Amino acid sequence: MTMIALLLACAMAGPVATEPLVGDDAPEDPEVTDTADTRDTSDAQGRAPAVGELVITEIMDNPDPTDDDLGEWLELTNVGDDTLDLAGLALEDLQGERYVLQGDLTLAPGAFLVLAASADPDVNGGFVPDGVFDREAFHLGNDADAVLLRAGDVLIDAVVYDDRFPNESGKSRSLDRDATDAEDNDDAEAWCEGDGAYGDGDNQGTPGTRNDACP
Ligand SMILES: [Ca+2]
Ligand SMILES: [Ca+2]
Ligand SMILES: [Ca+2]
Ligand SMILES: [Ca+2]
Repeated sequence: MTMIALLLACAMAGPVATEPLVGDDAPEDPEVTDTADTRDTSDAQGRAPAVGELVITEIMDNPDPTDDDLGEWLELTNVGDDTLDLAGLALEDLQGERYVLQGDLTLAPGAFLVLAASADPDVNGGFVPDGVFDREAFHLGNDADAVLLRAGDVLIDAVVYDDRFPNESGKSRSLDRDATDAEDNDDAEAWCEGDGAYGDGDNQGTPGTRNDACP
């Protein structure tokens, strides 16, 4: 009788003693992790670009033999210190063309962004751009045209090109690597022909990588 009474007492005491301790230690952790996650997400989204923080560094207005309506592209460089959010950025020219970038596009400091008439490497000259523009709304004239980057009412950068700029079919207009600046790129003499095949090898330029020094 005495042994049975002891065993019963032990079996009942075990669970009653341990459960409350586990419950008391738990509550504080979830609040700490929630706060950290929220901060990380907002940093990754970036902010809107300010004047001169995005620079137009390369323009393929006249691909050849790739069709213009499939093979045109342009390259932007983030020359600022912060990740930039390009949602809502508009591409414009001086003849009323305007295309607003679609979807989520962010650009880290020092990184390049290529926007192309087609995202399909089978038809655009064999490369994968970061985004596209609708050529019905915006296209790159082969002799003279302009590229304006506008965030709301703010003009971030512009390049107005004509026959003073390098202009050979099948080669990009490439800004000298030491002139990557929103004012320096206004000068035709800061540009040269893209040199070096990309994609399927039919056209020359450096979409998405740093430009060469001009001769
Ligand atoms: Ca063109
Ligand atoms: Ca145009
Ligand atoms: Ca400029
Ligand atoms: Ca380039």
